[in-house]
Amino acid sequence: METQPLGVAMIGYAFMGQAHSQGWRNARSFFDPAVVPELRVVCGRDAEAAGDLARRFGWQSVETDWRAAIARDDVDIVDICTPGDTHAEIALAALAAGKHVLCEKPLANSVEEAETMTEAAQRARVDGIRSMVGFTYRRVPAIALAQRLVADGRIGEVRHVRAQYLQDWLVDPESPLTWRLQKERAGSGALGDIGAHVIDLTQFITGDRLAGVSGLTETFVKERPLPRSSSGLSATAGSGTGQVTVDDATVFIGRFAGGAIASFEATRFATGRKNAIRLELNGTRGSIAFDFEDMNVLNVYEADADEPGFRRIQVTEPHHPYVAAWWPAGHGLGYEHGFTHQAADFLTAIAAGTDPSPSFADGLGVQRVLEAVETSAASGAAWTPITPPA
Ligand code: SOE
Repeated sequence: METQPLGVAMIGYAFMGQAHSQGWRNARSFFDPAVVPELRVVCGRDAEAAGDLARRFGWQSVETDWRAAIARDDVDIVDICTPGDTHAEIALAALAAGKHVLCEKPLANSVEEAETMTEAAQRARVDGIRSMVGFTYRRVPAIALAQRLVADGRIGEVRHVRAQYLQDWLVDPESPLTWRLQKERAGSGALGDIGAHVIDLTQFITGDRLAGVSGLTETFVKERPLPRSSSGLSATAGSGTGQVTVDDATVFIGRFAGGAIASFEATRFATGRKNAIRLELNGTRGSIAFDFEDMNVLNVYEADADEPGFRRIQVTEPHHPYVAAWWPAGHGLGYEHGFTHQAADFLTAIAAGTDPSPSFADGLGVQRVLEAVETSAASGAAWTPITPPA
């Protein structure tokens, strides 16, 4: 068991950089993991912006070249919080340098990249190097509880999976063309950015995998102002316009290998819906329903209860996943806590020498679904099978 502090290098400093920074800090304070993260270096091309993040979150130093950050002897973990077009290159270099890797979702911008990354992670694993992909919502207590209940058979055999990820931050056609709207940087739009989360969550909760899909994608606003400056999701418009090259919204139906049928929706145009991750599973013995906009609650129906009806479980009690580490019972958690749970779980796996989850192989599985949805949409929603894991 490792007992030394482990140095973290975080590549990227915007929205996800902030979310991960507080995760590393709070993992140490609230979860007391067997290895302690030291926030050694944050890396960004904009030294001033990276320096500002370093000052606010306690990173010890700043690099402007990610290769220099990875090469440092005092760095053991590389945390990739950059746009998708850089994930593969950084992750491969970090694994080759013998560093543990946490990579933001989606794992890559293509199945080919994700395959290469997964192979590299599996090779590095032989030398005790751990890797994980940041599907953070798995670590929302209500979602972790949902997974546990389904695995325990509490809703029986799953027949229906209904999943939506609804946001509205692009409804305004004057909202600028940030990197999330550029295919070469983001890989895809709503599909890969937020659809990837609900694909992962449904596969995680059911313990099953999507075997085939049929999908539609749409880009409602095809041209947007070029940004003058941007940070995270917000941006200021500059002069000129550019083409949006990703989907604004995607819907698809799917079939799980175990027989459940599913519908999915991912959109940035659901006016009034801010971060609505809505999941409903109906099984032979019961159902579960979750909405991230009420994230401390899981609705559960058990058909064989004395007086069946949906129960609203406040997932805020010490016996619920992750909750005991935080506040007195009933006080509830927020968006940022998932990132702390993610950092704590990753550190615990490194210390214990176990495989953290979701693995790069899980990320590859999601990537295959994303590709199949795009292939299907491009061919007029033709049914498209998904390659099972090797
Ligand atoms: C933007 O849609 C975004 O920030 C995603 O990139 C994140 O993964 C999600 O957690 C919140 O929304």
